[in-house]
Amino acid sequence: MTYHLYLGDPGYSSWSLRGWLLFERFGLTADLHWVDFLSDSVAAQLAPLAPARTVPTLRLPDGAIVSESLAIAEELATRNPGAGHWPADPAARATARNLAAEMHAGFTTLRSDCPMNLRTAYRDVPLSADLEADLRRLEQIWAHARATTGSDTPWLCGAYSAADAFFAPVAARVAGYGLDIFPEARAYVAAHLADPAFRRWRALAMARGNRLPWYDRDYPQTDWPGPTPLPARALQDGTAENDVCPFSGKPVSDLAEIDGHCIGFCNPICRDKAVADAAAWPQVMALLGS
Ligand SMILES: N[C@@H](CCC(=O)N[C@@H](CS)C(=O)NCC(=O)O)C(=O)O
Repeated sequence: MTYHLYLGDPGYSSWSLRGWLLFERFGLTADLHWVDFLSDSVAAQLAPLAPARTVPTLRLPDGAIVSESLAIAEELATRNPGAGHWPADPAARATARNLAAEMHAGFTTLRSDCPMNLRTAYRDVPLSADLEADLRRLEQIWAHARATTGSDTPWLCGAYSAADAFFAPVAARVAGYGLDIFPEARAYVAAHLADPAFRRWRALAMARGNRLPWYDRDYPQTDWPGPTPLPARALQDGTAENDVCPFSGKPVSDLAEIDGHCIGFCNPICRDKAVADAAAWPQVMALLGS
């Protein structure tokens, strides 16, 4: 009964972030397979799953292949009715589905002018009329969703739903390019940046993947506008307070100083994702607290 989820570079692949959140944020697990954007085309790397040619692609336990993120959301929701991908209230559910569908089909200017790049942030980004229109549309549909569903959470339709997963990369773009939006929409963007699952994905982006220059933009760079991580750095020498990696349970080989503690991990990626944002990882926080 294993799901196999194929994902792209976490720093850039906005659709992969959606696919991953549809698992991570709803208590589901999958075996993850990382496609390397530098080594070969995505289609070539997904050849065993053809005709799938984009990430995320999901191989279901029964072997069916799902390569559209909206279909991944629907299929996971149907197969895991208790996971809460869609609101239970029928009217809120309809609103959430509509939001996800509009995101999946639209916002082409925002998507092409401001590609997701979780490894940096920009300021002084010029706004074209089409980009302005995308931002005003976001404000409108987000406000409409909150008003009609009566959401009293940070999310659009009550509890975090698949609609929010679809807008997580949009929030990353709005924040990462310093785009100006109404305060209510800004609070929604901030909720995504502070969300522990989103932070874990961004930490993965800081730990793995390559810089792909074609995503670079020639704007002044600035600090990432999300929560400030705990002080942390990789260490060459030291004695770990723990014997086994908090992620894998394997013996430790790679060290980091995190909030004043020497913590060991089983490989550099485990170490670097913890260094990037330790507070996002309950396994690491449990060690710091013990
Ligand atoms: N409609 C697809 C879009 C997926 C998509 O375009 N993914 C990009 C990465 S973010 C990709 O795989 N691009 C590879 C390519 O176009 O060759 C979905 O909903 O998931």
